[in-house]
Amino acid sequence: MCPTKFLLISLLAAATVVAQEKPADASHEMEHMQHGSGQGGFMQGGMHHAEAKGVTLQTKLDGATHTITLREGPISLPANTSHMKMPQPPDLYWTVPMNAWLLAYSPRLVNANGNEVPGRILHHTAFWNENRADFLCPNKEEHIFGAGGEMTNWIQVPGYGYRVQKGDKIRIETMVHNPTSTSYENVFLEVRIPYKEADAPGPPALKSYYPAWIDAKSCGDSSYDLKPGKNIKEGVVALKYSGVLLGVGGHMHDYAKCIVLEDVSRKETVAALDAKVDSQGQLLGMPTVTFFDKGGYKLVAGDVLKTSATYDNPTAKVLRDGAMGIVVGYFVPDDDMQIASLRRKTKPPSHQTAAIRHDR
Ligand SMILES: [Cu+2]
Repeated sequence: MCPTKFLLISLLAAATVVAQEKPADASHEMEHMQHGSGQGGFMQGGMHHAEAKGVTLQTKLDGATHTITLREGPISLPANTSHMKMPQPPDLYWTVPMNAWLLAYSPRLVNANGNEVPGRILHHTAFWNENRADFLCPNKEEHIFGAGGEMTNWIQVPGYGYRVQKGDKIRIETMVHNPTSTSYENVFLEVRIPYKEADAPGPPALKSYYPAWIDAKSCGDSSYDLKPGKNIKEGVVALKYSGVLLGVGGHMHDYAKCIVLEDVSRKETVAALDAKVDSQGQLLGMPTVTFFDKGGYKLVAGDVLKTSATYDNPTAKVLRDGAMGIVVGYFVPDDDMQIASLRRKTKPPSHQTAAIRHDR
């Protein structure tokens, strides 16, 4: 269970964590996963992944139902293969074809016949908008969607959406593994995204929210090692904008216990989320907490937010890059222009430049 009476601890901890907070330096500006240049694999924690061959991205736009379906594959997953040993799909790019709001994300894994295969063979997928900077960690691209083996469904919030502009490049980063004793061939990751066009004249049809990834690793690389036994990881980030959180969920991996988001400045627990795991410690899901029915959870520029992730690793081994602890929410700023204007103007890192130039 997540601690709910933490006030004293957080008061004591606040002094230390705020003191430890320092500006992100280049060596820590590693994103969610480390990328090479798409030349036959990418690096993660110094390990080289072989690249899976023949994996492409297909997109289907259904104007009648206002749904985009992205389909990544085919991927072959031999039984009992860790993510370090498995050949991994390269980063793939979706160029957004219109001005719109993306409303929700429903991921699933299917085989060539369209039958569902177990979600737990997805290690994770992450969608990044390369044309925007993250409002909490501007050293990172805006991370617009993510899911792991628990296959989190990102639900629609009535009246809100994530605004994209025609031509935005969405980088799709997927990692697979197969902890099961069954091999799977020709697997496809499908993500269905309902949308609403934003080209109609007149006032905006929807309000914009921005994804908030509040990470136990602050603004660094999200992955970290799990030592045997109990692990608690804490990170802080200072909010630069006032606004409201519409709701939060969590992203963790196997052996997760719980994740807590606190507003350290106001000495409040925003949310405490208990991980749902099976008897083996495999992550089944993370709960979500919504605030939008009450007008949102108010946050103020300058507030320091702290994420504390707790794991209990029952194996006697160090699990390299085995953990992440991220509270994921939707943030609506009081002044939309402040965050809407966080377009990436600077030259992106070299591996991204290559990809963008190639498309021009
Ligand atoms: Cu993860």
